[in-house]
Amino acid sequence: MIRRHLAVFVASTFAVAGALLGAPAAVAEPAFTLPPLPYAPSALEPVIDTATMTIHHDKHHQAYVDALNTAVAADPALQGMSLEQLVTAAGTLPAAVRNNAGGHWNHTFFWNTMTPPTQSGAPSPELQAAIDQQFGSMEAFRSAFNDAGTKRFGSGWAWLVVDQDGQLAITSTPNQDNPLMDVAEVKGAPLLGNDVWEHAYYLKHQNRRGEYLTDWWQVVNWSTVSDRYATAVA
Ligand code: MN3
Repeated sequence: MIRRHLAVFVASTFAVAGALLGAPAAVAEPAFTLPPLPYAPSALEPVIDTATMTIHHDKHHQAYVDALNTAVAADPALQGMSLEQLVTAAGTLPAAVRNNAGGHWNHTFFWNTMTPPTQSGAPSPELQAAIDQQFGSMEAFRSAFNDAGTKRFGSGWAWLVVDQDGQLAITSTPNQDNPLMDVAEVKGAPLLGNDVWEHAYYLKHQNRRGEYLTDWWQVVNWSTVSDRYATAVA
């Protein structure tokens, strides 16, 4: 009996010591993580080259996620907020949160806006009708969208949104802002967004942003964009 009690005592003492000394300190999980690309980095060739996709996703997008985690960890008021909550309140939050929550949201949206050229497809009949009604034709729509991207000075994004009146609208935002933000000039539900930062196209197109914007239509995932339209007008 004594031996058994001693054994239990020794075992439990070691367990307590192990918990105190041996167990790793609790490390908080980062609030946000980089989602994998929804296709191989080579899948958008020849429109977007593999090196651009790899650097853009693995380095640039990762950097937004890391910086967002750092900013959120530093501010107890932000902990537990979803990415959407951070984005929609961006104008009231520190610049590091606005820029990096925007960067994380925009890039996640961007990867899902694209698909290999063979799978690009076409807008749903409902979305096509709305495009024709608002812009006159698909060509006129593309031209106006490309114009928004070309004229965005410096870095930013071009967007197609369903605005607050339920109408399609083209807009552009600086830096990593987007149309969901309280600070956006034109607010709405994004359907389509193109990244016009130089890092999105420079390796292949160098300074020719217009050429990138024109080629980009070949990789638009019209099925996803049409689903977003249906949700936005529902
Ligand atoms: Mn980018």
